[in-house]
Amino acid sequence: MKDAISSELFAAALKKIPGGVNSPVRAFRGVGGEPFFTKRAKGSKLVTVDDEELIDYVGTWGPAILGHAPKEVVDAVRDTAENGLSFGTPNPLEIEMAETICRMVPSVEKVRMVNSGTEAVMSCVRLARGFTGRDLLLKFTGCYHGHVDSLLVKAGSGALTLGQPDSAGVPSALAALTRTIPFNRPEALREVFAAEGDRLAAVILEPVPANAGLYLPREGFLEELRRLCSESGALLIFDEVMTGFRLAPGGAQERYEICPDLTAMGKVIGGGLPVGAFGGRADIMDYLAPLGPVYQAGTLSGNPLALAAGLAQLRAMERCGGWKKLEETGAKMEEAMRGIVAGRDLEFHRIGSMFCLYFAKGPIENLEDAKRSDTGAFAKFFHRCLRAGVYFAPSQFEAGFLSVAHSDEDIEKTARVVADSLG
Ligand code: KE4
Repeated sequence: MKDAISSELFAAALKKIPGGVNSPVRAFRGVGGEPFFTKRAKGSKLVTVDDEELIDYVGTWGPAILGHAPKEVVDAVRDTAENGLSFGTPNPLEIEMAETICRMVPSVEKVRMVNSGTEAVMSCVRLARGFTGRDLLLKFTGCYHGHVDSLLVKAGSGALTLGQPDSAGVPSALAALTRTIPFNRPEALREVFAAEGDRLAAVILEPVPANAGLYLPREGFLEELRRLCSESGALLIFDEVMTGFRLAPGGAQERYEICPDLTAMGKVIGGGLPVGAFGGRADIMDYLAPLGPVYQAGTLSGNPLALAAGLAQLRAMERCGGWKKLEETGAKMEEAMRGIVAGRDLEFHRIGSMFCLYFAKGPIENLEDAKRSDTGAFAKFFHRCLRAGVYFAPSQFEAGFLSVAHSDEDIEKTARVVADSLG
């Protein structure tokens, strides 16, 4: 893979941007080497500044569910921009987005827009604490909820990749208010609730954790969590920033038929533009300013361009039967991969359009299991695939994403490249 221009750009980036990147996981620290720079993206492909075309399985970490630069979304942004970029007043698109989210995610009775997944999660946490009058949080090791101070405790994604699951700069007094237990361990769950259930403001989780690779909730685990929260008065917060509007129109909560009290959302509903949202029970959401005592605000919250992009993407998904297509493409990829991993120390996990190839033997049900992975072998595999034109997430502890734009040819080429790259 040619990367002379990327290399020049990265040298320049390193001079002015910490680590040369605006988000750590992009720095390839989990796989070695230097990141490539992208000059354009369309459909299932990225094109690097060195004119290398790559089949993209990162999809800008989830938002590109239709593929890159879908015409409907680009047109919506262009048309909306003609009328102004930001007003700082209410605008009609905010109502359309709120009604759409409430229709697609029935547990969401009211919703507020923000500008990132982190902001959505941070707001859920403050709201849960304000509503319950309690301080303690419970999260699961390996789950990543953005760079929220109180949740950068045994976190996944880039924090895990860089070996900093507990970030510097988070006061120990704050971290002490966050309990962490392994995912998929009902006995650990029951212990925490027995000991401190009446002090828990909320339990927050990725219902399908996808920041330590990708593993699924055990049968009954989410139901048990819902029951324990209801009995103790702790709120159940689903972080669906990645799974929302992807695993089903209503996200993982639709797929698993669990009703959380609050949901954090993002990515898909911004169509690639900066966006986040949080919503849930109306009696909880009405605790937010200006109605209630929990303050939360944002200059660009409800930005017309981001909402136009997100609405156009959601409409296009509904119009083209996008979730059915994603399931079909996911099944084709799974079939191709199953044949390749058989007999090897590999584990391929998939749900809908999200997947992970672990360089470890199963079962892999939580971070502790995922950490058995051979990250050195993954790194070699990653670079072999990249040189052959297939771009997976640059870390063993991230998930892969399919889009509506991924074709049968993409899957067939990917299967060949994966098989060759495993040797
Ligand atoms: P943002 O603040 O990055 O928009 O969203 C944070 C977030 C919250 N919750 C979940 C479940 C998430 O996965 C994320 C962010 N996802 C990572 C990828 N694992 C974003 C990539 C990055 O950090 O550059």
